Amino acid sequence: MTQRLQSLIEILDGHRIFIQTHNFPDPDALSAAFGVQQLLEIFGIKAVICYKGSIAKASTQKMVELFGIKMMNADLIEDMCAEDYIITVDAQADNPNIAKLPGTVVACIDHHPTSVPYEYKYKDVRICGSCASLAADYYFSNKLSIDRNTATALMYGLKMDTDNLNRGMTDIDVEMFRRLFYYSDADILTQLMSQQMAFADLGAFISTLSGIKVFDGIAFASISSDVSDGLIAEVCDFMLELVEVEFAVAYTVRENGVKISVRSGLDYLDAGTITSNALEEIGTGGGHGVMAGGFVPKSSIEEAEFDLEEEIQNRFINAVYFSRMLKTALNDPLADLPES
Ligand SMILES: [Mn+2]
Repeated sequence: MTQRLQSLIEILDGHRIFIQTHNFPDPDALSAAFGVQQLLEIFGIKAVICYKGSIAKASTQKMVELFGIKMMNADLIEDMCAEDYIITVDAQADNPNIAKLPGTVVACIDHHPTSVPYEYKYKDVRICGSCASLAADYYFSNKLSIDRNTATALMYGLKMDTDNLNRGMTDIDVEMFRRLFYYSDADILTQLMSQQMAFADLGAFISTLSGIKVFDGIAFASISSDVSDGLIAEVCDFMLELVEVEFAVAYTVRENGVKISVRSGLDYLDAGTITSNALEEIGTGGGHGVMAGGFVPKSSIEEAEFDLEEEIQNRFINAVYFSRMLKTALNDPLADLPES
């Protein structure tokens, strides 16, 4: 057994275990959580998968049914206490996208860059295309057998988070894809991958698309709050497909603040850096080079006197311009460097 897995199991010993995903979990979060749950089961450790928010997207709900993923809305777990241990999966403690629960976060398995430091007893953060790849790696590098159902779920998470191997792929994703390929059910994957949107979402999707604005390669979409969460990412991906667009921002105003989804189509426009720069002082944001997310809490909006949408757009336009200028300056060392 690898040192990594051994230390995780030792830490968890004797505690009630919860595997917590980020709020409104997506296929990668759910598949990775499921993979870790099944992995721990091999060692006789029972863990409950929990999350906050809802499983908003019809396709994600379908995935849960097809793979038989058992999990609980954290609001329904009334007896969780500080002695209970939490493993965060596809998310990191104290980040705005993950709820604070009564249990103690002791472990983290995630593929995002760390934006909020936290002292874990066990930390496995490797930057790659999907958290499912990390979960899969625990099976293969420990020579543990993986059943068809778990392998297919992990493959689905890997394919979804990497946009079918097109986004943020790294060595470990390629390797895990190759290995999972032999164990996963191609028919189920084809079915899941081809059914991404519910008919009921179509009206909202169309009205969102007709409101898209593009300023100098940067696309913005405002999404109404009654739209399911999965649609935000869908709209973001769609905007990036426009030939005029190299950077896409979709945002939705929710009860507790503004949720922002970001995609970049160019290497030098780092979505994570740009999002964190754009939201400086009004919110939090970060992520990968190609994909990032942000949040502006209600408190910072209420006090502000600016027009919210205009402010978000201006901030992203400025942050993208800064990255472009930096690129120009690096290509031409004699040009003046922009001031940050
Ligand atoms: Mn992920």
